[in-house]
Amino acid sequence: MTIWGNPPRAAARWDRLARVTEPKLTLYAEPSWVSPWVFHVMIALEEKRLPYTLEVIWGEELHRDDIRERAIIDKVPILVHEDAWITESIAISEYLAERFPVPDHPRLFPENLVQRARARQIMSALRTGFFAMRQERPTTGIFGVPEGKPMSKEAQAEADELVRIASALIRPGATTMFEEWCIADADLALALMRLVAVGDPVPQAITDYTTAQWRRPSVQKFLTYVPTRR
Ligand SMILES: N[C@@H](CCC(=O)N[C@@H](CS)C(=O)NCC(=O)O)C(=O)O
Repeated sequence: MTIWGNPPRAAARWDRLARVTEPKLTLYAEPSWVSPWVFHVMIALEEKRLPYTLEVIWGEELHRDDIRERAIIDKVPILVHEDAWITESIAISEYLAERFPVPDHPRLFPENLVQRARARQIMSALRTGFFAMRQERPTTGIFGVPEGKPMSKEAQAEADELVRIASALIRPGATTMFEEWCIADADLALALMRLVAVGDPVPQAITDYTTAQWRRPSVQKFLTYVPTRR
């Protein structure tokens, strides 16, 4: 019998097929839900609307020999796709973008090559710099109790630089860096939220951009895992 001949059986068959063809993805996260890198990968999976299983791993478990053998670098986030174990957040989002490309899946990186390079430039800068600001404005201030002690000169200079970069990229009233959302928006908004969450002075347009990013369903999904009491 063809699948058109019996609608309920046809639907069941498509359901079965969808289950078989659904990618087998697992995201390993850390248990305190303060990692900007786990945030990045969960946002990527959510924005791609990919189904995935979530596992929490930490301590000795993370450094097990079998994890090292598979992932090479034993840090979270880890994305497991079938037999592939991948760490490093940007490697993961780029893998997801290439493995689950447009038009069948939503876009993570801008189509325009200059914008794509700019997105990578921002993501790289946020991972390789701003150390004093990151230390004095930790993500626990976003996902836990905000502590707004005055920043050191060094951290303040980095915060000013971050706001300068954001102001150069975000037009007043815009809720995304470019015409369309991209994964660098998630990283930039998280970096800015370190300041916004504790009430550091930030231009209104940048605060509005940051809070608009925070309202995205992908970010709200991450927040559902953050403990409400620390
Ligand atoms: N550059 C990495 C950073 C990953 C990272 O530092 N993960 C931390 C948690 S935020 C970790 O796994 N730490 C555990 C350890 O090193 O033992 C990325 O972008 O994913």
